[in-house]
Amino acid sequence: MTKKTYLTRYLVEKQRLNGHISPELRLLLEVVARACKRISQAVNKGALGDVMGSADSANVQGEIQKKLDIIANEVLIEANEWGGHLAAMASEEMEGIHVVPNRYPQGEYLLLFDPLDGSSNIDVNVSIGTIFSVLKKRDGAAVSEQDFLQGGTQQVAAGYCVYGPQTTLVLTVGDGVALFTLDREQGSFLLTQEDLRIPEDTKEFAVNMSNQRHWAPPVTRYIDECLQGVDGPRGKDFNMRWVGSMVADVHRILTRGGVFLYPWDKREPEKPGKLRLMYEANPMSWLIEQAGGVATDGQRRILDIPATALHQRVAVFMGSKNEINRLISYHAEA
Ligand code: AHM
Ligand code: MG
Repeated sequence: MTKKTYLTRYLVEKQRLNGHISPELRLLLEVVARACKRISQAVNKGALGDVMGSADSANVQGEIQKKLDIIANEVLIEANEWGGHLAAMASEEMEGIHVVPNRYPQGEYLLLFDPLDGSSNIDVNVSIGTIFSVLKKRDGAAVSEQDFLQGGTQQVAAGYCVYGPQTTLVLTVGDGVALFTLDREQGSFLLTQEDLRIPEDTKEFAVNMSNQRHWAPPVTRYIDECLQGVDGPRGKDFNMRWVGSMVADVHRILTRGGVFLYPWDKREPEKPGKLRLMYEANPMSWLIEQAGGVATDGQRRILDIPATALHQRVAVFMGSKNEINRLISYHAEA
């Protein structure tokens, strides 16, 4: 009989065999996975639960919150605050940080998340997800927002869960990328793929083409050349896919290659991009790099961008190595 590896065993082995993770980090990741299972259940209920549509509130980015944005945020906080492994949490849905209340022990880790990524897809029954990143608190004084402002290379774990035809958890602790599929009968995540690798070349790109006229010249040039197909400078036909949930678009790229672009847009020149560095771009960039891909804002490796604010935005280009390097060279030539 082939051995089945559930997430718990995978993490215990990571802790025991190569000391790659601490017992507290193992517990933290198990709790995040458990919260994702609960979010998955809420997502699956759809109209049968009170989870569809908008709430009467906006988040710190001024976006109208969906009911599921709020539910997912609460599930992650409630699951994580009492275990003793965390000092504080930060989320797309909260302006400031959530410090673990002092009725619970405080741990040394910091958890950041986008509780429900791709919110616009909830009501139309298209894949959405949760993205998370784990940092370690700096030693010393009481935890503050400043503790969260660490670069992406400081992450100790990162991952996402996609709520799609399957519920899939994708995780890195810095030694490759592992993929787990939720076994609904067992209620556990089963390891279904290890050491994911992104092909270096691709013929597929993901970008919101309706924004094309607002992009900077290097991005316009790259996409124009892809669109010219076999008769153009690239000499091959490209395919386009755009789910509109970063989790789903990046998941496709981790699975079969491709590039994901969310560029700067001249309508909002002061914003570097739409996506958020700390809980969207950084965790996804680490996963992409761990799978052999490249993640950049055009000029800088995303993981090297200094963190200056919790809800900092960034332009994002990530995926197959040779394509993203081409895009970097177009930025350098511009
Ligand atoms: P969200 O975190 O509020 O859901 O917003 C982020 C999402 C990404 O998942 C996705 O790539 C992008 O916004 C979609 O943007 P667009 O509306 O341009 O398709
Ligand atoms: Mg998001």
